[in-house]
Amino acid sequence: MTRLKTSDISHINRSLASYDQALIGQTGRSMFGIACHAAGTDEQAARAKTDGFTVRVIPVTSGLGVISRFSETVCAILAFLGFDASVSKQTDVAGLALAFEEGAAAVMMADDRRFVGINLKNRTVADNTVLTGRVFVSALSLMAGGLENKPVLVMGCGPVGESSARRLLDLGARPCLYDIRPDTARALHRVLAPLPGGDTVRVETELSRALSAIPFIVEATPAADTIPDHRLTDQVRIAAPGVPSGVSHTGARMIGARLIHDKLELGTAAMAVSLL
Ligand code: 2YH
Repeated sequence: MTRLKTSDISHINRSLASYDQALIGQTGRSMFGIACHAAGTDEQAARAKTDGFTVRVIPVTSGLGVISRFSETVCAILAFLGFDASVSKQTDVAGLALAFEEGAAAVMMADDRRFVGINLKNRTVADNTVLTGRVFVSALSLMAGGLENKPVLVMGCGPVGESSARRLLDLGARPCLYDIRPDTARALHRVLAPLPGGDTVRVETELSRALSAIPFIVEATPAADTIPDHRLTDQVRIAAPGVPSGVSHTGARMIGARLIHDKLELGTAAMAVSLL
């Protein structure tokens, strides 16, 4: 699991408006709208609930400790989306207790293993790993004009890849699973096979063959530069929740608006909307 670094997130606060505009150009929907698509929620109804929905972001010092700017950046994303967000003045248990005592609607907090949002009234838990896979597939679907009956290559069959593949099945797509460890892809195949649409799932062991045949890609690996630049044809559309991005800097310039990648924004937005 990748631990974010301050350098991964330090630009986010000042880039939120431009990123939102870019997403609208790529998908027709804003960050909030894509998160609503992922949650299966009507955007207007969700908007009406954000104002006054107080989310307390609690810094967590356990394990490897606080990531400088992490809580502030999560808070900035939430505020940008219209939530009543603040960073807790207290960390850890004291911060959680304070959020309950002061009547916050929800908290968000992360340690080295999980980044979660918890609705304190209805006990819903929004897990960043699950919601990140969901929201990036939603973004890819919007960018592709729907994915029904389309093959979609899922690169990386860890937790984000699994969540992505589940969302692909929800949308009627045909997931093609690739992992550098074929047994990991096969294990995910066994999990997905019994689900509705699970008979359309297949495993690919030759990445170059899959990349030459399938233009819709979810890049959910924790490795850099997994997609060679020469595979980035005009047809390719990529949603890349993996950190670092599997598309090189050169590749990202080549593919331009047909790549969606960020390190915190869409996942956090999807978590927040799912808590409403
Ligand atoms: O980055 C992480 C973990 N790898 C979990 C990611 C789940 N997708 N955690 C962030 C740790 C934040 C730190 N404890 C803080 O600043 O509060």
